[in-house]
Amino acid sequence: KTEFQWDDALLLSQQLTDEERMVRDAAQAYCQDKLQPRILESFRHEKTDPAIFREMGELGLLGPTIPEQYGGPGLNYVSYGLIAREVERVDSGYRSMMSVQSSLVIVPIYEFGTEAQRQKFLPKLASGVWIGCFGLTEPNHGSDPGSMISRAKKVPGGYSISGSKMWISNSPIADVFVVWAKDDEGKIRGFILEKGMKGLSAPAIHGKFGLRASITGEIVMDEVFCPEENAFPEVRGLKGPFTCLNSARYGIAWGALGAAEDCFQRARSYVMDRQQFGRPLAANQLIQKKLADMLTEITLGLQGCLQLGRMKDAGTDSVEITSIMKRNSCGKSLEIARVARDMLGGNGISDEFGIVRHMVNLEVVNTYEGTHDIHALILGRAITGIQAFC
Ligand code: TGC
Ligand code: FAD
Repeated sequence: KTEFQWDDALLLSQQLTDEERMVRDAAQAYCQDKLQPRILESFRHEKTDPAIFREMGELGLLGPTIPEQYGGPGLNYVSYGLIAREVERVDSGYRSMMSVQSSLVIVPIYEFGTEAQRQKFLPKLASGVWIGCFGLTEPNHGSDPGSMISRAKKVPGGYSISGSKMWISNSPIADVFVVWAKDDEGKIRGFILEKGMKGLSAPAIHGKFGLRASITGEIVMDEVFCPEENAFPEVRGLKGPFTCLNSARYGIAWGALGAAEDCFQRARSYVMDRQQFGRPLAANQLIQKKLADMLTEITLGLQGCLQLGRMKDAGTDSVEITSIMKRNSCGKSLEIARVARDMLGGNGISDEFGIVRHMVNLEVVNTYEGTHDIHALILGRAITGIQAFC
């Protein structure tokens, strides 16, 4: 009979292929050796290190599902999820940097780009030489991006794009901007803007309480000329940006649980060591129940993510199952972080103990890529056939 493993209760590791385990181990080694030592200072001082993109690119962690001919390693979706879990085990901001590049910039260029766009942009993005960002949200249109006001007016040889995007990960350091705007017919289209284009700027947003290691900014477009060759030729409507979101939301589902695992393991070590009333905190029933609840949610959540990954690899996934997993992982991980923070008492408030950082990060992760409640409404529509959010 197999002995119970408190850190892998459903034996997820055994359900992976040799290649998937290799990817996970390589990602884990990089994250623990190179990212973990940097995070405290980066978070404390709101510093984003652009060198991380190149380091990740060299290891094949960017655009992991993209074929080798475009500079990706051609891995499956399960591997992508395992990478996200390892990166976010260190910090959600690092996973954000990675998943915007992989899912929101590389994926649309691969899915919707011309061959010339693929050749020009993908190898440099997959290697981390160029940094990308994705502009969908606007100051007055977040959960409802279909109402965006950014416009792409047809002009000779291309488009004149005006508008502003808000809360855009990576934008102040980006070389490549995938932005979404409405054309003269009012249809949403995607465009690849490049750093240095006249009228394009990306001021940073400061003062975030979460995701401080990942720089966020605006994208301001004042009659930016985008040549025809930089427009996605075919895709129209919200299907374009949402196709990218399907991939990013999947990565977040794995990633948030990586952060939750880190909180759980830190809280477990702490209560085993910390003595109150003459015995370890871990000897108390209330503490053990908290650990049992955390382990249960992490175990079930990871198993769900693995199944979604297998469905994506088989082409049988749906928008709704992605909403279930993104929503469940974020909501449960946030709750785990809050409880773990409490278990460390006063020390839980210090950034030196790591958990409160995960907690404020997960507040953001629970909000972006569709808030917890927006995913409930996507599911509510699928369950009842009645749309509640228009
Ligand atoms: P709706 O009527 O539902 O759909 C309009 C059209 O879009 C299609 N569609 C999808 N296609 C592919 N995948 C999906 N997930 C899709 N969801 C919808 C749909 O089939 C339809 O196509 P067609 O051909 O019939 O026109 O549109 P709606 O306006 O009613 O949508 C409402 C809602 C709430 C579902 C949607 O707007 C939504 O999900 N809102 C949340 C916004 C969001 O997630 N924003 C994310 C911004 S990016 C970001 O946060 C990055 S953070 C990154 C980081 O740092 O890690
Ligand atoms: P709102 O849409 O105004 O929502 C506010 C509240 O109202 C939420 O609780 C929401 O659930 C609720 N609500 C909204 N509509 C309804 C309804 N119909 N029924 C019930 N409740 C409702 N966007 C990008 O495009 N690219 C990025 O790279 C990016 N990175 C981000 C990085 C950070 C750090 C942050 C904070 C955000 C980022 N975003 C990005 C934006 C993010 O996707 C949006 O913040 C998110 O979609 C929510 O939009 P909003 O902030 O406008 O909130």
